[in-house]
Amino acid sequence: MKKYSLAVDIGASSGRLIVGDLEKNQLHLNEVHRFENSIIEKNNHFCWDVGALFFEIKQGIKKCHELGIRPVSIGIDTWAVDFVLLDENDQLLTDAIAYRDPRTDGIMEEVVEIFKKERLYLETGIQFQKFNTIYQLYALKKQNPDVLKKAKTFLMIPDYLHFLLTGIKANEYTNATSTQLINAFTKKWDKDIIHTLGLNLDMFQEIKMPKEMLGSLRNELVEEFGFNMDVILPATHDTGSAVLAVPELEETIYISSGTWSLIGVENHFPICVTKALDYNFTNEGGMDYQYRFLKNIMGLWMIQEVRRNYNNRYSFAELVDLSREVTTFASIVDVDDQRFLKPENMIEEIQKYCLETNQQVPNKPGEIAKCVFESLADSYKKAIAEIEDIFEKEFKTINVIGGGCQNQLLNQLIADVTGKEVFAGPIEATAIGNIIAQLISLGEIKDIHEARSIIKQSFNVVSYTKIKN
Ligand code: ADP
Ligand code: LRH
Repeated sequence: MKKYSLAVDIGASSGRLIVGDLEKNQLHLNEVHRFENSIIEKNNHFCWDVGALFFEIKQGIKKCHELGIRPVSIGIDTWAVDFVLLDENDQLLTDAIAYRDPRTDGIMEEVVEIFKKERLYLETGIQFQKFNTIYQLYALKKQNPDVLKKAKTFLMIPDYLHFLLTGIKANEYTNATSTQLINAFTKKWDKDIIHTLGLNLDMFQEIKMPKEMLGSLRNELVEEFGFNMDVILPATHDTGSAVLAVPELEETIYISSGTWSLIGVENHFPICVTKALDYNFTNEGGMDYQYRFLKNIMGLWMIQEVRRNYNNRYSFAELVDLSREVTTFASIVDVDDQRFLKPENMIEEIQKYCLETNQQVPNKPGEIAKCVFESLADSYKKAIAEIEDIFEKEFKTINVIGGGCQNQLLNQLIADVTGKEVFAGPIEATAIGNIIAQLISLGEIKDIHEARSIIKQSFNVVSYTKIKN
């Protein structure tokens, strides 16, 4: 009988439940459920609807049952940095406020003033982004101290969803590193930073590693679904799972392409040198204590917002096609300008930027899309130059993974602007990485090396080389 593992992968734009099974060194995927995810406005904040997300997870599990699929294990990954706080009765104390909420405006500067950038970077290895958990918690301490006083438990979003499944509270390591509160060398909560900020150390949970078995389903869920499963921790930070599924990492730069573009390399130790700090690269913790040395680029969030501003009149594929038809437009924006993090209207923000920088203003949907894709490629090129500067070597290839690797135009642009060979795929890298952690834990796959060779045999990658300057 086939043995299935179930990955729940929820990105900022969509979530999916995918079952995987291994047969003769081939990993087969079967998507059982997909749903939209987006930021909602609640109590004057941008939030995530975690209740709705858990409902969708349950729907997906029920669909497995209807399809006659009984996974032996399940693991959840989501985007990083966001969290919930629970009171002494394990009830939510606040909404799950989203990282694009302006509550952290100006907060990073205050925290940096307390520690100095160098110290925070040397201890955590994490890049400076205004929405890191450390700044969200400090914002809460200043703006709503009573909530923080009542908090008994700090859980990141996947930790909370795992808690709803099992009743067990723990902080998974890869996602915990995105808080900027984990010491990059001890790999534990950095008590020094936590005390200095006046946060309560007791609310942070035991750190558990990917591949650890968390527990099994709560009794009431077993009754509801009609079966039980092991809950096995994947790299619960989606980017951590995605990078596990890059088929070949030797001499390769990856771009995990979704709502964000995460561009970097895998490393055996954190790099906290001054150049890395100046370029604002991060060292996120990975499975088996590997480090993802990468930087965040604003990513396809920009085209998601553009699409939303056009009232979803065009699909992503149509926006790509429309931009292909535009031949005489060349304006570029700095995608990493913070004005694009959560503008009221992305189209207008792009137009304003072009006007302010004396460039041709895009008007037609194809022009807007072309501007986004070319600007992203331009930012990738700069980040690659920074990586090559830090490593003092040239990387030969780029592997684009995630939903964004379906954008053939962007893949070609990356090959054209960098001159490197670009491999695109797998699309569902994050779910694959999630399943891989479960399969290793279950003893179905020996280790990540064997997993990568299975991934190479199981999924198609498409190659792109430079065709124009
Ligand atoms: P996340 O997990 O961060 O929410 P995904 O990895 O699901 O993101 O990637 C979503 C992105 O993939 C979309 O924003 C879109 O730009 C891109 N995408 C999805 N389907 C297509 C397609 N058919 N053609 C081009 N781009 C696509
Ligand atoms: C990508 C991602 C990224 C984080 C951001 C908050 O989904 O997890 O790695 O920086 O969301």
